[in-house]
Amino acid sequence: MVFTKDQVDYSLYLVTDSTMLPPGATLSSQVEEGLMNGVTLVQIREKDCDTKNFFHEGVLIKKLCTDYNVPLIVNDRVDVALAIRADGVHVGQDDMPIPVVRELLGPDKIIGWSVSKVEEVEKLANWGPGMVDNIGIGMVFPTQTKKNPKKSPMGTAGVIKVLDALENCGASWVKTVAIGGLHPDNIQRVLYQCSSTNGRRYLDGIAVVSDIMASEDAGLSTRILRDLLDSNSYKFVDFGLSNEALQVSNINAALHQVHFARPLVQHMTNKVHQNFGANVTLAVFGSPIMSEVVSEVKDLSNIPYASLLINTGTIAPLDVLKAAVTAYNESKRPVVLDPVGYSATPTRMSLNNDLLSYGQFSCIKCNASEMLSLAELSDERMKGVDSSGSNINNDTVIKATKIVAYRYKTIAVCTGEYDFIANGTMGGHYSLGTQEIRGDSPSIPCFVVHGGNIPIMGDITASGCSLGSTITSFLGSLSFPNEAQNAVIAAVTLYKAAGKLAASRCKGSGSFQVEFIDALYQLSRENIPEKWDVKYELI
Ligand code: TPS
Repeated sequence: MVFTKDQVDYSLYLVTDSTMLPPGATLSSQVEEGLMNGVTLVQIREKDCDTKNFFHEGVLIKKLCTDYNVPLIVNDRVDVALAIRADGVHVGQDDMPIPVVRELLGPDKIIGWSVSKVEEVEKLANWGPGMVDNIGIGMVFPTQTKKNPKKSPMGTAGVIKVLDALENCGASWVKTVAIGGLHPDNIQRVLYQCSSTNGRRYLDGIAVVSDIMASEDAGLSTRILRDLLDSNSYKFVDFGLSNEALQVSNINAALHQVHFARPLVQHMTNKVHQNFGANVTLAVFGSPIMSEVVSEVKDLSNIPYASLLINTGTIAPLDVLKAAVTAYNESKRPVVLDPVGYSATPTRMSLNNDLLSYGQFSCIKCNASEMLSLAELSDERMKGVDSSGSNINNDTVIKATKIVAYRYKTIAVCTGEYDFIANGTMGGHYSLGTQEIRGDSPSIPCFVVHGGNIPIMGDITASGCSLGSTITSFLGSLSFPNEAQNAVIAAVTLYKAAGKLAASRCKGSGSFQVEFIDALYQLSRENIPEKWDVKYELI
């Protein structure tokens, strides 16, 4: 059977490696198990095989693929592909140049390319249709399969960059799969998170090596992947949100819930914030713990009503932060990120990007300049870590907040005179391929909390960071599925109301701090939000 290019189904792409077969299995038996259970495309990739064996294995696999009506791609070796009449070739960045491969194979064969950078997308776009048909975007996560990899894992944020580049370059003909470290525990998150920012382009599929090739039951492993791909719904952090506008009664209920749950709020935060953050947490019924120890993150994340705040003001070791995000994600407990000084230095930016691509965050809270940088709407290097966003217009800030919420499938909170809260977690669905625009960032709900400026807050260190403590306490009190959106809005509203009350009572920045903790304490215990001098609305 000869495959035309538009017939190829990229959803579950199996790439072989005969060095990792389990006892009793052969290359052919693993591939056949895959084909029987939902693999839609096969690539024979044998790095340490001599030409004769590669050819013979290739002939066997080609016959199998023909029996199951699935196209066969050969990795790197154009000669072997021609010899076994394969349907195409996949080449890496260091293999034969694409135009040469195309010339050797002719116009009808499928050509795939390994891509990780925007410049590579620009290159393939310049070649135009008829050169590269598909790209393997990777590697997404660390993998044992690629010996001595030249690139570091790009995370979901890296995949999104490549998808955005395809959209920006108009390379609509190129199909995409993600590859590298993909397994059942992460593929739904990858499929859910990895869409272009304009919401048009999702991945066309995933490619795996070890998940099937090294499996003791390759058929079952394939079936599991197939079912996850077909379910089209990402349930991992489905908070069961509703889009109804917040009512006073919701704030009241959210405060009741924190009072009832007394959530454990693990802080991985900067040194300046630790003491103030702990007192703020206690004032809003939370129970703070300051811990940056890898060996206890799992235990802490398993405590009922536990939640995690990561504040990158002073940077904890990345492996500790990653272990914590993984533990809380696995326990399905909330994680809040405060990317302090996000773009102040390349080190901060790469640490935060690394973290953002590593797991799922329930809420990202930051100031306007951090939000603009996160949304890639500003290249301006921040001076220090305080907000320099006072002269940025609100429409741009709202746009940035929505982009961040949408891109990271999170609730994004941007603080300032007006606090903006955009909810990008509403849609729990993903699909494969290019879509009509469905989930564009402008369409996601955004709330504003306003009550006038509180300038004295800018004179208190860690006052922004402690909003993170408050939000994390409120989120920690939820037993999912629940109203995370309302909990975040309630936390932001309470914080602002306490700030206003304290500002009216204090004599200066020293007594503001004391008055502020008192105000938080008092307002939470009274729990009469209708008396607060703060408004919130859907915009
Ligand atoms: C379609 N590649 C990138 S990561 C990786 C490989 C082989 C190992 C993944 O192993 N895209 C396509 N084909 C390729 N050969 C590559 C990229 C290169 P595991 O799934 O075990 O983590």
